[in-house]
Amino acid sequence: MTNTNQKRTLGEFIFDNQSSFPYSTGELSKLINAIRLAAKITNHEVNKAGLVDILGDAGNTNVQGEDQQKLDVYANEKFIQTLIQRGIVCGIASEEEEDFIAVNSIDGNNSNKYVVLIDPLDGSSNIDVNASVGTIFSIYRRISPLGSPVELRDFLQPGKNQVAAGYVMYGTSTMLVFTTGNGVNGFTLNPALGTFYHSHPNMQFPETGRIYSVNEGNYVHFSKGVKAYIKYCQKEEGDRPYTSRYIGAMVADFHRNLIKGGIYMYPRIGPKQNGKLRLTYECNPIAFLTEQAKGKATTGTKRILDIEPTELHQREAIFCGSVKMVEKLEEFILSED
Ligand code: P6P
Repeated sequence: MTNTNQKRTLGEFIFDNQSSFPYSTGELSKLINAIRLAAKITNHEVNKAGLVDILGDAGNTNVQGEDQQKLDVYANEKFIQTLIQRGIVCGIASEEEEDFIAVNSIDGNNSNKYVVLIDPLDGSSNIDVNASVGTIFSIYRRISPLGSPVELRDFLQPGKNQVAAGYVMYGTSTMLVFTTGNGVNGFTLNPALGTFYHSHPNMQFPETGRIYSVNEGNYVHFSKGVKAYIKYCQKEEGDRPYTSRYIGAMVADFHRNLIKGGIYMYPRIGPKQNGKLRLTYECNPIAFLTEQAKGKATTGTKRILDIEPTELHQREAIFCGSVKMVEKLEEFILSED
């Protein structure tokens, strides 16, 4: 059993590193602390979801036309409430909300500087089967003038403008993994103490790996290049065949690949010509984490973080993970006729 008092708490890490945080005014630190609190509250509910009436459908659909799970709604409410209460953000966008939520500052002068975009519960179809789910968050500094209400353009910045991003994974243990642009660090919750400990310092993708993560049920819809790459992964040659692992929650697949090496893929497929995942609150934060962990994140032909979003819920294909694996995938896509 690791002696937790040998590891810094999340609070100590933030205190020790906040001078390196973008703008280092302390507000970003407060924002990450707000996410920490919301993660603990949500984790408490996720861990007992089977015991209380919070499993199953909420009986309505979200803006994506997807059945909302009760825990989707719960997590969405808790993250939004916690972020608003901290009085640091001027706006919040969520997968569960059609439009962004404008948040005025306590002084009433629209003086808050940050916007947050969240996928409050990624992989919620896993809830009822007790498989991992997660929360994904993305933080930008507003570009609209202080003193004025937040604008849609504040949320439609390219991913390379992010000042912080991360995820909470509610798995066999609950982890908070985030970056502020100086590498990626992971913190594990000690539920007995309600404290996150710095369990995974300086997380980095192995340059290559032997795990590929994709829903092979969509194989018939993949492009020739993606099909060719999957066959390459499966071919008995050199260090291949690779292992196929797909949990149905990007956060969980991403986290495993970050530790062991691997590639996560959600290509454009048939009816989902732009892919399934949402650019602003799924692909961009994951891509920022990927690059900060020395990995690569692409649409197959373009760096995710360079994309100029045009819609809040727009979808995008994503391939992310170990550099050598993503580069090999890109070779197959570029060579497809
Ligand atoms: P499919 C969850 O809905 C999600 O957005 C990702 O977390 C996950 O990797 C993917 O979609 C699963 O989608 O179509 O394979 O079930």
